[in-house]
Amino acid sequence: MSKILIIGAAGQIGSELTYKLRELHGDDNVIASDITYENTALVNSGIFEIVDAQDQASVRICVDKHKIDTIYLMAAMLSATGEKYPMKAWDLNMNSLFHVLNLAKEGIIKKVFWPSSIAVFGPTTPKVDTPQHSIMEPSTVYGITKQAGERWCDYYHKNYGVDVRSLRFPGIISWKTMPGGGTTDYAVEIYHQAILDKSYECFLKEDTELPMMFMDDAINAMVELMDAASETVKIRSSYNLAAISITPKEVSEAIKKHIPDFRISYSPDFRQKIADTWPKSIDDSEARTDWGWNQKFDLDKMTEEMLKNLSEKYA
Ligand code: AKB
Repeated sequence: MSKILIIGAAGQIGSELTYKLRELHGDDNVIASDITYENTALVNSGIFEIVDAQDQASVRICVDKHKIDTIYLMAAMLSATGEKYPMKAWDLNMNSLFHVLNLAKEGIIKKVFWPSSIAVFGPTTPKVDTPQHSIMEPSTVYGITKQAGERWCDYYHKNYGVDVRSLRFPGIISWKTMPGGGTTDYAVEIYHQAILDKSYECFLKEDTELPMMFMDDAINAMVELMDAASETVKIRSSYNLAAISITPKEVSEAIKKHIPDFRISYSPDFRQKIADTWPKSIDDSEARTDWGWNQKFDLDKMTEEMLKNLSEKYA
């Protein structure tokens, strides 16, 4: 049985990942960690440690204490916040990755998951069905850290045999957890506001098409990739991964099928400039061929699930 550490477990993907991995591997085999005790539901749900992803000693102490062999490194500063704090984003996103890759290089850790992002692409990348291998000139600090991180993952795999696996996530949509500091955050906020206020002011233009994915699909993708036989994981930088490509207008129309008087207005801010550099849709055929990726949620199914659960939550 593997012993798993999730670093950055209190974040949007980390907390749901923790619960899923505990279901699959048993509570005692999945250690959640973050830099504060703020997420009390997570802290009280099982073994929880304070780990500072930027501090190698802090990571190492936890790995030794729990005899960890697998790390999911989910701590990161996302695209919108990264533009406000460029050096902090660089330091957090890169140092944390090196600490984990070096533990794997030393043979202490056997397997690593590290999320990349569609932010590795930039204004010069083909925007429709963006291929796995394409021009990558990211224009955000977050994108630069993810692109550099991908190259390092590939380098550590090729030169040191590190078993690192990665996915280029699109915007992730969930009713359980809120995102923090991303350009795709509108796609979560819109559902909350639909239930709370029947209206939403969107920070992107109505026709801004971006790749997105329901959280359940994102979690399944991570689990499937990490379970795949090593020889089937042919890409060690990061796999393109796709599910739904949508605009704010399309999301609002899907919501209106359930809440006919829902209103949306548009007030684009600095995040529009970031979104304009990202792909509209992604070609993820290599993930489908290599390890059998397939999503379960489309826009309508996701919208139904989001609105049903959020109306119960806010009832
Ligand atoms: C962001 O918007 O920064 C993230 C991402 C696409 O990686 N959700």
